[in-house]
Amino acid sequence: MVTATTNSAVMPITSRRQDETPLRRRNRSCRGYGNPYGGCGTRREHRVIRVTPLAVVPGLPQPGRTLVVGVVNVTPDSFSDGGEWLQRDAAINHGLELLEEGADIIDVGGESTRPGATRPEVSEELRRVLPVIRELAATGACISIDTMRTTVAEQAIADGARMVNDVSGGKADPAMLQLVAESGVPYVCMHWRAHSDDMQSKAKYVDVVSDVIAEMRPQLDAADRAGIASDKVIIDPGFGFAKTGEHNWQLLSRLQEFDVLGRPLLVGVSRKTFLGQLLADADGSSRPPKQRDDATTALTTVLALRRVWGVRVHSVRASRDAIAVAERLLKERGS
Ligand code: PMM
Repeated sequence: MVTATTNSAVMPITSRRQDETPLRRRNRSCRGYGNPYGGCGTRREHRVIRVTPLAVVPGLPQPGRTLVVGVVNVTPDSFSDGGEWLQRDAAINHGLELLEEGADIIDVGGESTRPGATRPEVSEELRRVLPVIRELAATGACISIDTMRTTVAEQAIADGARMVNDVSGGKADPAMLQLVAESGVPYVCMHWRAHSDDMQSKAKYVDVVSDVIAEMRPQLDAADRAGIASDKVIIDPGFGFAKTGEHNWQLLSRLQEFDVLGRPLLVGVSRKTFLGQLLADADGSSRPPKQRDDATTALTTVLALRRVWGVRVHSVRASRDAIAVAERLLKERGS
């Protein structure tokens, strides 16, 4: 949505074209795509406020702001909270806490994707996630299953999951896209190159933003061919997955280029290594994961001002507060 007020009384006569309608003139001069602040042209000429509309994904909450996806890792080895929520009751209680803090969706995962991680057996992944999904879904909450495996996704959906978050974007398990199409649930399609034991050796790009976008196109085409409704596919650039810190910052600074794919955007930067590197001590030691929440929240504010569809975070309350601040500011600016 572009809301523009053009004040021809103050617009310099030299900037007008005789043959233009006001609408054509506005379209010619306002190419502010992806600029959350909207300013394109000088204040003297006209005032433009651009607020990106939030995408609506059928079947998922629609709070009218950036959604918050709270992370519940039922794993012994996730990079920031491995082992903390491995026991069934601890994981369920953590999910309930995140809901209390205002999570719109709870993303339950049973496989760590930290660089170098080895994969659990399917039976172990199922054992970790299913009881947690059942219990949380029974409260009426919207639950997502974070898995690359069709078998796990299928049983999670049967037990109440309403979204599949596949960090491989359909590349790890050839049957995944078909299952998602048949079950009709929304699907997070992330940019991915390889499993965690090998992914960082593949962090090589000519231009990370255009390369990631180009590699996501065939993933999205495959989702289309499998029959997943296009409005149910959410994209995620995959921060930290076959990406260095430098790649992550480039992606963040040029996120608007993903608009070309025409899908809602989910961003998962919470507590990730590049934030630890940014906040490293004077001796160069990385800030520990749990002390990266303030930086995560700062990024949530930036992302909410851009009105990305969702953020995937560990600290839900802080991100909800950041989004409230961003929304209030956007309202003040005239949305
Ligand atoms: N990151 C992790 C796990 N799952 N899913 C999506 N869609 N995007 C991500 O960036 C992502 C993910 C790894 O982080 P964690 O260990 O904190 O869950």
